Amino acid sequence: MAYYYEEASRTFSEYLLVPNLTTKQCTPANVDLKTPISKFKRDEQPEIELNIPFTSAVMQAVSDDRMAVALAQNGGLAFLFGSQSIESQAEMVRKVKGYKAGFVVSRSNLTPDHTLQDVLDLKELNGHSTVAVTEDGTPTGKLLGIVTSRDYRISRDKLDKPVREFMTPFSSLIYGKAGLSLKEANDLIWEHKLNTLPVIDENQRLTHLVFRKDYDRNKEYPNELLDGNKRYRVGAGINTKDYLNRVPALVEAGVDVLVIDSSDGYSEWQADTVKYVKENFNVKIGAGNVVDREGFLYLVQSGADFIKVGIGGGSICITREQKGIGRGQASAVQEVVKARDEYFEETGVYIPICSDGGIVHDYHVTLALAMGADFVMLGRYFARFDESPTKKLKVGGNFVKEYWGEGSNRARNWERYDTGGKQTLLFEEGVDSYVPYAGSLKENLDKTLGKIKSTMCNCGSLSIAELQRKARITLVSATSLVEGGAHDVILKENTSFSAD
Ligand code: RVP
Repeated sequence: MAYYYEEASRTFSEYLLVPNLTTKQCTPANVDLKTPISKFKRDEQPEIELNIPFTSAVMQAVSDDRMAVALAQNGGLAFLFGSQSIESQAEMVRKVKGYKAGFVVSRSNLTPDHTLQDVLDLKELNGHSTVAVTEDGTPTGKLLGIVTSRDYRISRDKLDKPVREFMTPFSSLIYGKAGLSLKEANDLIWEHKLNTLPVIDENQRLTHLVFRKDYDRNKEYPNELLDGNKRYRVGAGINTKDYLNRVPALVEAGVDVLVIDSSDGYSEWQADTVKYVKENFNVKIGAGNVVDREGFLYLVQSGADFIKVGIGGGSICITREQKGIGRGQASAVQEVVKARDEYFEETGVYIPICSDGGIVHDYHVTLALAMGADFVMLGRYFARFDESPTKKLKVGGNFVKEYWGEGSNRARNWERYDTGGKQTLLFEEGVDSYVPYAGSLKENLDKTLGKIKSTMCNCGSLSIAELQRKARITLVSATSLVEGGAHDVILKENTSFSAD
């Protein structure tokens, strides 16, 4: 006879936190959100920690190198999507590891033989008014000059005037030498009243541009997630099919943390993959997704550094409808956390847990942490921001961004859903959708973090570990759910009164 769980499977919205005593020290400014991402022994420190408990989903619509830089700047970690070629994923890792805050690879480039018309076209296309003039027109060619809007007058100059005749030539440029620090670059910018400082290597080849406006922006990140060499940390998703080729390339490129990306991780393929990585490389690897004690223990015993929890709760996910597998996210986290805590008691090894998918409100993150997760993974949340890789569109008068599941026909990530057999996506497990555009990552994340810290203070907790120990959590009835939102009032923003 089949096994029946005694409890219904529950989601985060069915729970609330009950406040504890808030002491005077318990202010948001004193809350520390550092959290482990790799396993560690009792009384030892984890080798890798996040500065905030946020990771971005292994998805085409969410995590590319731009998202990875933005999230690391704010203390979290992106997992670069794996449904791309090994070369392009490794290149993304290299871009993040090679990223120098404030040093930008030139995006507008021409040769001296181009014309004023070309300058204007380029400006129209990408909005940049500074154009680097290089011998071959590439971003890293030999630097011959710079054009800014101060170098030409559209009313006087002919549109076919060659760039060489009006650019500021190299001989008149102030430039920095590769290797200089952002502070040194900024000093040159101020000393010479520049807007842009080109940086060149020993062969006069352009390496970067530094813009005056970027300096202040790059001082704004006190929480950056850096490795021992002051480079941003970055994660990457892998699968259980091509790991023999993919993992060496990602490690070579400098990846910090791998995660096996699968809708159902309780499989022998995952155990093989984890073992291979642990035996051959010194890199952290998470495994999943699982939703129960058995799945957790199986992957931990194969050597995983953290375990990812969640099946079917993602906003774009239709796995539960299509296949009838899954579990309410809150119940899944609770059972896996219990198994983790028992494992810690028995062995003295702490395994961090990631709650993946199904976060709808900011307080869901706090609940996931209070229930024992060490960090969360989010797709929809990050897809809404400027930094996600997808298009921003206007639909029905509102700005939206595209967001599609890895199991949708658009992503065709069959490796994520494969259970053996034909190597193709047999049916969809995800949808293609829009999410409301929400602006910049930093602005939104700061607000979310503010809410989490404030709730933690209500619960008398200054760290995630303290919250996990002290949290008191109550189930809510369907009727009290109604009480939780605005009710029995007429909301002003939804009302238009007419004068007569
Ligand atoms: P959400 O944050 O609710 O948008 O969920 C994101 C998660 O959904 C991902 O981290 C992944 O586990 C899952 N996912 C991604 N694609 C699909 C799908 O197509 N079904 N599901």
